[in-house]
Amino acid sequence: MKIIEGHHEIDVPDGVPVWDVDPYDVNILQDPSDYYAELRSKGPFVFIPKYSILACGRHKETKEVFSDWERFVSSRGVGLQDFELEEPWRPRSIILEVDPPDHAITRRVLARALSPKATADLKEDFQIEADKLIDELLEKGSFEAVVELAEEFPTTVFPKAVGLKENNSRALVDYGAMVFNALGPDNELRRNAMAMGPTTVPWIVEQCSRKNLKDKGFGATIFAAADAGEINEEQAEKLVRSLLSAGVDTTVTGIGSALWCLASFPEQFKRLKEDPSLMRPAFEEVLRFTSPVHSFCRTANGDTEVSGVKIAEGSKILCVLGAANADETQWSDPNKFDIGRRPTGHLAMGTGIHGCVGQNLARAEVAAVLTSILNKVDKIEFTGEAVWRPNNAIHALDKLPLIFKTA
Ligand code: OVV
Repeated sequence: MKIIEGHHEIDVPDGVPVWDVDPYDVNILQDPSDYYAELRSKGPFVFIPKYSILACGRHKETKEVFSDWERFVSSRGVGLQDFELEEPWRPRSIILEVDPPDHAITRRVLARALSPKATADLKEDFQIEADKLIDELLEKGSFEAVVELAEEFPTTVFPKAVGLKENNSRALVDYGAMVFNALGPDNELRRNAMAMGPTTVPWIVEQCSRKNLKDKGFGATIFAAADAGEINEEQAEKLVRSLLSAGVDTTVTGIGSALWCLASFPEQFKRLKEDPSLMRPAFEEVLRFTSPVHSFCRTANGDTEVSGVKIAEGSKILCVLGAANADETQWSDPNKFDIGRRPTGHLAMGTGIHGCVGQNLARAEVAAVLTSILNKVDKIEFTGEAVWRPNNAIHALDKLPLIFKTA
């Protein structure tokens, strides 16, 4: 058996088109919509020779592969590497990279820490912080929204919500870049991210221990589960690490992409200002339209079949969430940003047992920022060109020069 990028080299399944594309090409990562459309047009699955993987981008198959944890496991890694063949770059996540029954225990603990009640309790604090930040930016005039808003807000409120005694925004953002780029191949993006390890990983690991967490916050709830014997101390530390892995880049991206959408489609911003009850559906549409997490993998744990395609044990399947979220058989006029559409069933937060456990928190963060903007800002305009930042798993902005205006 040959191994490519740490996973099995598979045969091309009968009837599956071979597509000589690199999904991790920088140009595709920055501007993926043509790639998404071509992927969907080719069939339920394609075979990509460069990595010897299957990829899917139609809503139906992407959802099926993503949610069927028995046939398409996460325990062999949700990036290109197969953990059965190659050691992961860090001790594996005990919630992301694990299957039932073990998954249920850790999932229950994190779901409790991030429950609707726990996140609702933070609402007031989030609003105060958002109002303060938006006031500052209004006063400032033009600003760089990735650094000054999209990164600034989550790296202020999130470490506090976790209960970190020490904050280091740079390390949090850089660690997120490592975790998500690590899901791709051994390309320049992944290598550059990994190079930040020595200045980033020790700080992250250190903050996960009980002594560095306050007695209030998500961290405290996780360690209370250790005290109750539900998990052990080491598992508690690992779950705090999961918060720090998945909680920053994702919300930074969600906020940045929401701002980009509202600046790009001023008529939709106007509509939202006129009807703030559209805020929740507007953010769902931001998620569908921009797909902050563009792709995650699964691994076939046995020979199986999806939509008539025979999938062999060990096959890595790249589930292109961004493509599924633009599937024309699922949504009418999918390339239109429409805050009134209520895009139930989008896959931006995943689906099934591994669906984003922090989604209440993410929505609460965005709601605070958008509420403040709707109350204080009349116009959002670009003052320069928006630039997207290539990342092996995240579709995020790199530069977003904006100005907030009042009437
Ligand atoms: C990148 C990512 C997403 C979700 C969870 C985790 C990481 C984790 O470390 O558990």
